[in-house]
Amino acid sequence: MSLDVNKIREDFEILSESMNGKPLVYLDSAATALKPKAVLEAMEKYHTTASANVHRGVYKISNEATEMYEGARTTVAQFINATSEREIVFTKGATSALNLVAMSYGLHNLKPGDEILTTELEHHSSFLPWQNVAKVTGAILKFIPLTDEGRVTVENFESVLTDNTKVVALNHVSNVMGYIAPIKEICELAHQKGAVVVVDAAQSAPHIPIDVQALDCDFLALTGHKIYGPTGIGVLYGKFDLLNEMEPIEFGGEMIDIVEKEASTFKDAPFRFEAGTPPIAGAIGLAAGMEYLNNLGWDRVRQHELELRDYATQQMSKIEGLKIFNPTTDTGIISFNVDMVHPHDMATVYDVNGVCVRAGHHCAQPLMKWLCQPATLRATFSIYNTKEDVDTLIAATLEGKETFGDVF
Ligand code: C6P
Repeated sequence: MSLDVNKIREDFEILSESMNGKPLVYLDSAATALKPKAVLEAMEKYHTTASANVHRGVYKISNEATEMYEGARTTVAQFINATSEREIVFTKGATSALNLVAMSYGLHNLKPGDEILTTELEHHSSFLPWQNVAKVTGAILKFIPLTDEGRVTVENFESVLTDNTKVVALNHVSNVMGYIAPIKEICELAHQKGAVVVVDAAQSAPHIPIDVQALDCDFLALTGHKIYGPTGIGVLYGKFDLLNEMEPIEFGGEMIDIVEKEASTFKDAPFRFEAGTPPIAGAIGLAAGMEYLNNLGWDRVRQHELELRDYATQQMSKIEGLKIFNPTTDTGIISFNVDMVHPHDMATVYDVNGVCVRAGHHCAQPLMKWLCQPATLRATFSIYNTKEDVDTLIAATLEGKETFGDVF
């Protein structure tokens, strides 16, 4: 059975809005996903029935808030098949999760000559923290060569893996190319050399089921607002023994064991990494987003998004001068440009037609350099999109091409 998209669309109130007088066509879920009613209701429930701080109060609604917050941790652990809730750290987003690993694990464990393997496909949030670790520690940043298509392969990974490799940092799905990296095989090979693997799952978690035990990755980051949850919440998964050995990078309330004037001790993971009042409503909203997605059924979600990908790539290939940079994308992410038209010019035409797509470098400048493009357009297809959305995109593309394409 396929997804009941009409029913899904009713859960996203914003889809009945218009933009510039045109029905809203939202093709920018890779930037942030829209939020279903279930997420808004879960957050409202917390704010209206148990709006207290967690882990602190000894009164009823504080206990209820703690139960909701820790319940959200359980939902996240199940969503990615972690062995326990103790492996789930709530953060502000994927960016802060990835920075946490680099600043805590990276800065304390790497030394001059150690090697960090990464790729030119990375979002800046997966790349810059390790560039900084390399600068501070004297470790060497090396790039896994990409295939002509722009993919990471096991063979290319093996070609740069050495006895000095200590960290491998790469995305599960590229936010520009939409390719799925062979994480499981990479983890297996990296572990043979004693290296840890840090996976940026910001773009995979909303679209393919994640099983951290099957992947056997050491760390994995995701961000709530792309999984139909709110902004300001993310997750760092880490194998417990690794996490629990790591130093906190933020210090403050609730992460401590004993504080004395001379020195202090800290709680076990994950709490040692959650200083201060945590994003309680955010965690509850994220859990609701994950439950919403689970209830749709992963096979159906995947089938729907791939059908839209196929339809969109077919229709786009008919437009002369339109170049798709990732025609074999594994997900609903399509990056493209139209000959002689700057992506920002094209984006203005989409805007007046009610179509939301992203134009720019997508926080992936090394990849733009690899593609020899200053910027691209990117359309992303998700659970609430339809073939009619693709048709509107195509019509607006033709209009943009006509408006800007013949000025040369
Ligand atoms: N990519 C995009 O339009 P935050 O901002 O912390 O929620 O997520 C950062 C991030 C990390 N990794 C990948 C692969 C990502 O795609 C993103 C966010 C958005 O592609 C906004 S730049």
